[in-house]
Amino acid sequence: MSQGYSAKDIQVLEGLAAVRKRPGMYIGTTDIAGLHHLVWEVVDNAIDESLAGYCKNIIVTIQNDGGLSVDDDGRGIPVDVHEKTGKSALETVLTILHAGGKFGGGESSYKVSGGLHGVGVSVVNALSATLIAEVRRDGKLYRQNYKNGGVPASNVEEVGKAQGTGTKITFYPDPEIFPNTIFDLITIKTRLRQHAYLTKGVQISIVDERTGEKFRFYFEGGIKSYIKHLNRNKESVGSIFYVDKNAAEGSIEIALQYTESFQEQILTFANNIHTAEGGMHLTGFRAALTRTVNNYLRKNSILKEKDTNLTNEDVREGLTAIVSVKISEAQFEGQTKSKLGNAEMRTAVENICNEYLAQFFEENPDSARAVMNKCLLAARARMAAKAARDTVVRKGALEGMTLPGKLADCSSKDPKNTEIYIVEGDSAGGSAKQGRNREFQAILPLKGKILNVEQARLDRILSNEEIKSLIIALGVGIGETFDIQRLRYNKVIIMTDADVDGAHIRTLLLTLFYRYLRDIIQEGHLFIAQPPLFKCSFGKKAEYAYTEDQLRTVLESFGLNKDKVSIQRYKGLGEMNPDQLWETTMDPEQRMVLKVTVADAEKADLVFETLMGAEVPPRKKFIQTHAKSVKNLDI
Ligand code: 0RA
Repeated sequence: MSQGYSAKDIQVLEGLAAVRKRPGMYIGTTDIAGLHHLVWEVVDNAIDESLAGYCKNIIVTIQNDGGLSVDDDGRGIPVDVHEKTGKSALETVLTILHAGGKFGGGESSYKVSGGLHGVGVSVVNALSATLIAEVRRDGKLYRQNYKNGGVPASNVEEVGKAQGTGTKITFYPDPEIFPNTIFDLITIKTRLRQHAYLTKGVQISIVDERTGEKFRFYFEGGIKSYIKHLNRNKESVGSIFYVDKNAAEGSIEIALQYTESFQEQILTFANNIHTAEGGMHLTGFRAALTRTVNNYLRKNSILKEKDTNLTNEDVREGLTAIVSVKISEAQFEGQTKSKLGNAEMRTAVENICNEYLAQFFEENPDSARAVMNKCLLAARARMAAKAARDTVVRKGALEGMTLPGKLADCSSKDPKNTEIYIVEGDSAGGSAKQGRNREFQAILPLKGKILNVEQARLDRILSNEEIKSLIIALGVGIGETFDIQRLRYNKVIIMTDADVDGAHIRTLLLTLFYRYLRDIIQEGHLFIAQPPLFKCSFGKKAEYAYTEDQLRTVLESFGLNKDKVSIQRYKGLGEMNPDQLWETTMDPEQRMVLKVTVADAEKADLVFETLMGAEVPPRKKFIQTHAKSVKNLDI
């Protein structure tokens, strides 16, 4: 240090020592996540320089020797010594907590700070065994080294010539603080790719010297490219809307495109930080989207005066959108500090989106038409679902209706000890009817094929005759007239085949119960039957196995090799004769049934959404991978 040891220097060291004493306060943890926080902190500084419009290239190098460097071609952190502090801006930034870009005062093009924690690069210095800062400015290369957690090992020295301008920070995390100092390429790649999308025009390169791998991220279209990436496996509806504006409140960038899927994916960011909890920018965006779609529909007389407006939900189906704002004083709120609190961003985003999205629809009538049709379809589905619910719910619609003809009811009328089996398919239904104990067991066969409509929506399911039969048989009604007291059976048991269709129908039924008859689950009345997968016979001995593991155990217990034993694999319930079905699956003394919990059904409900998605390949894959796990209800 040039001016000797001053009180200020002691203060500085105390600041950095505090970071070393409680690293968690500054970077959250000292595990692998904390280690990468150091990287983000340094990268964020370079990104800030990009956001300010001065930096086009950032090169991140994971070095062979345990260090990591971030090299940018920004203006270069100033190195001249400040008269009052006796220190260069460089040393200030690297040794004073929260100094960041706030030094220099006055006109500051260094407004937007990307760092979520905003703790500054001095924290990285404090937690590094060694840090080397290099600056290229005025044709010269300057360097300053630090050791042992931010102690300057030299003054800022001019060490050579340089072309262009820029800053390179190389740091070696202190192994005394970080139990693991190994950087993870995937983590770094993922984060930097996102930065590249969010910072239009910046090129971020990654070099992993440990393996020789190199990557380069550059997205000319910014978040427009991000939308393209997110929708790469989806069928798009209309082209991409994109706007990038500087408002008084900050810069606002929005991109969106609809897809044929039913899912909505909206990602929001503030200063390149993912605002997972949403916030003001998201609220403004949603309001504008709904309003703009409705305006368009009315202006073009697609919605008539008597029609009601589309809802937020209607305009969300199949939407992929990114809202990215950059502001000088971001306020992060919420549980995980990932909710943007700046109230002015609501109207700012709303206004920009209103204006430019309306313009987009005017200028791209084909896209507008496709989007409008998509939203109208969603609205129609919503109204149909409601109408279907209302029909079923309408007072008397179910009441007084005679029990469905296909229900083989039990003779006992005491709901405390009766059971109803909901069985897939007429043939299994036949076996179950013959095999049951008719005193207390009722059987309701449901036609699998009818239920197994591809992409069945719940509105259609509710108006389905089979489902209506089920609801009438249960006796509880649905919707407003639902009354658990009127449940006609103590146990409601779903019995489906152990195959893909069976899994699908079970999911659908669980979803129905979860959404409309939840009390039946909550009060512990819903069960899933467990038919065996195998029957093993040897002479007069016969045993059933419910899993592959059990099959092995059974075979071992016979003490024989396989070819003397006959193994019958049940593919469907219909393959069992009535006696077998009774013995294995229905006899309360011997059977196994799984009680469904609300959590199980909730899972099924989520699965149901996946199953109903427009994308066929993922659906197929999902069913294939999950169909096997009948035993543990892990659908
Ligand atoms: C403020 C002022 C100036 C440069 C920077 C910040 C700056 C900071 C970092 C951190 C990493 N890379 C950076 N690049 C630049 C200089 C302003 C001027 O030259 O007039």
